Amino acid sequence: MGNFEKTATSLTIFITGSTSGIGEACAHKFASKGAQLILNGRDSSKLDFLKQTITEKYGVNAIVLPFDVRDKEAAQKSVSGLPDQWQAIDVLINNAGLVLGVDKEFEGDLEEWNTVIDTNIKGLLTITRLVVPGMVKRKKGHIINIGSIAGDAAYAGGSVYCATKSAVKALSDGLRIDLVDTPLRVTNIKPGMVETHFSITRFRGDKSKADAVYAGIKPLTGEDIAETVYFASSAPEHVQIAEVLIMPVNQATATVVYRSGEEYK
Ligand code: NDP
Ligand code: 8X3
Repeated sequence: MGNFEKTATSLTIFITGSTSGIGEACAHKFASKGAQLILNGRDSSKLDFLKQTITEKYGVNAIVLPFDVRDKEAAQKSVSGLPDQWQAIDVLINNAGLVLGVDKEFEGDLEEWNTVIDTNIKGLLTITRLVVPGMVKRKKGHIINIGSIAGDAAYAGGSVYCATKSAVKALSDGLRIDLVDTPLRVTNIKPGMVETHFSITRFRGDKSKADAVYAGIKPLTGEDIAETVYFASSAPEHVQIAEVLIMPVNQATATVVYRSGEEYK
């Protein structure tokens, strides 16, 4: 499909938050197509393991770039210090993100919310700011932001997280406007329920609470989202998939979900 399939072997993909879930699945998907990968995350040992797995399994090149996307100086140093053959990033997947808690807006912990805001908004913006100028110069590149259904409407217990994902939508739309006179593309992928480490992080390690989120429904997997990310990136060069809202078949909105045991109407 498109031009990507023909040239994937020569493409460089930069994935933030690649040590788990959607980011890790994207790493496998793009490596399986022969692309070389820049793998970011906070956990060096997980990154090293992912790099080893991917290089052995798919025979592609990979490089690890361990830093916290909230750390502007570390990000700047890491990206500008990339060896020459890794500088020409073709696809940036801004994936690193999280939510902490389900607290009400007037009750939650400001420090936790700063973590969510600094990661999901400022971290994404930092990486975009560092990577996109090179794409503009080379007249080539695709920025794929992992937004969320949570950015479309607020839901109970999601106030701050929803705000950050609304921001991801605004940053994606704004960047698309800023790049309209270039060959660069911007895509905002907005998943619904995906079973990853996401809910375990949200419930601060409480696996039973996390499992309850997906009870009675077949959630999406990281691999389902990676397929969509790949689809967007492999579209012909004149095709810009601006946004994708993707949910399990039994999810209709962030909060309207059909669980087995309930009757189909
Ligand atoms: P996971 O928790 O499985 O993965 C999140 C990844 O982001 C981890 O590798 C994590 O690393 C990394 N990360 C978190 N904070 C930072 C940081 N400051 N710097 C660098 N890396 C960081 O969850 P998902 O794969 O589900 O989440 C990926 C993205 O998808 C997020 O943006 C999330 O908001 C979004 N999303 C998820 C949905 C879902 O239902 N799962 C639905 C819609 C969107 P570490 O292990 O170090 O924390
Ligand atoms: C994650 C999906 O519905 O838990 O972005 O906010 S949701």
